[in-house]
Amino acid sequence: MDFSLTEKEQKLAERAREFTRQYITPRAQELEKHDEFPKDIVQKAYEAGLMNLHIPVEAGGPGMSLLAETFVSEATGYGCAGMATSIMCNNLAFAPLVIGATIDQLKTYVKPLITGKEGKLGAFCLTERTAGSDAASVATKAVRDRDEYIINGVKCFITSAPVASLFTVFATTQPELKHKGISVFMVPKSKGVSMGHIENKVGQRNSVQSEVIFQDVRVPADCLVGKEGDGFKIAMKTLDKTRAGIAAIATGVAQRALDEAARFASVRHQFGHPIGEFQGIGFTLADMGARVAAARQLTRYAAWLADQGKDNSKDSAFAKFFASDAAMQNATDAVQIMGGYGYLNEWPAEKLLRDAKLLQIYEGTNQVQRVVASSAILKESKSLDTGFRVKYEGRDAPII
Ligand code: COS
Repeated sequence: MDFSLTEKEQKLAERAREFTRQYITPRAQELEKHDEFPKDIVQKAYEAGLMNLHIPVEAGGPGMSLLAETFVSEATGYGCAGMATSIMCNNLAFAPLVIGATIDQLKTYVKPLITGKEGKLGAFCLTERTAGSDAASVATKAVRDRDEYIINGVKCFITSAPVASLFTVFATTQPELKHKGISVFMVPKSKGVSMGHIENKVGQRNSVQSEVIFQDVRVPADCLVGKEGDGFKIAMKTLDKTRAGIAAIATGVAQRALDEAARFASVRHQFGHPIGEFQGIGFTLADMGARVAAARQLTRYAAWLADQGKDNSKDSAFAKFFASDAAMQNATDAVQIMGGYGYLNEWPAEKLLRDAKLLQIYEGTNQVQRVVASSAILKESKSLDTGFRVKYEGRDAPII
């Protein structure tokens, strides 16, 4: 196991940290009050080469590792989870295409975006009002009509949709086959995609989510990614990768909560001492630090596994739920350590609390992550022999 980065990737990680210090942290609180998509910051991130890292070199991208991507997401997440989500939206939107599309398809549909020729952003359209955790129940339909598909349906909670120009759409081509009937399409906005309700959220207000409406949207048949029916597995493989990215944003939030709390605890005096010297506060900081360290290692391991071409399903689920739970707990602890100041919106802790909550929900609730992880654990246990035996009805038997 080697989590070291190449020289190019190290420079990228340093650039992401510097970008966060220069552009994200100073403006995060002020921008979220206006509740607008941080267009100029995403544009700068694009120019700084922090986006589209996973697009292969043959399709005009930098072809960076998922491990490198997690360094960028942790750095930007430290500054603002909402902006990190906005900057990383293409990772989710284009991952199904990197997994299932041909290089020619990537060149036709994705390259113009990542080289800045046509729009810049994509949106991943899986969730519907009645298909959230149960992703296999999507009702959006795609019907073949000679050399085209006609798409009808409504997606919701779609990150960056109002500013996107390419939509990665999961739709059923054979509803009777349930998950085996789901297919995935690349749908340019210009084909008639329209926006519905824009969500008004508690946190991560520097990212935007909306409904996306497909009403008799016609796309050429070559917009199908892979084969008809490949969609569900492509979605699952996508999420195995991108959940490491969410874990990285969460690690950044958890670290920021620790840093703000520690800084406060070392300067805030009560009873004649910095409050960090009281064990109740000091031990809380220690627990917060351990959570950050563990979240970071789980995240990097999940990304590293994917980079090695190994199954990382269980480990990316571990990373996602552990890191986002750590972010939520650390943000809660930071608010508590900062007392009344923690609850003021001019101070940094309350935003961390609001932003962290979404990390436990999006890209698969933490309950879904535990479903994925526990299924893998039970599957692995079938070929497990711990060596323990009991006498059972007169014979040696594994415990029942
Ligand atoms: N990689 C490849 N294939 C996978 C897979 C993975 N990680 N996980 C499941 N599959 C395959 C299974 O092997 C199975 O294949 P077969 O039909 O050939 O047997 C198929 O997919 C169906 O798997 P399963 O029965 O486990 O699917 P479920 O419908 O029970 O759903 C969960 C499983 C809950 C894990 C899935 O629906 C999920 O991740 N839901 C959350 C969706 C989500 O994250 N939404 C957020 C929106 S994105 S912002």
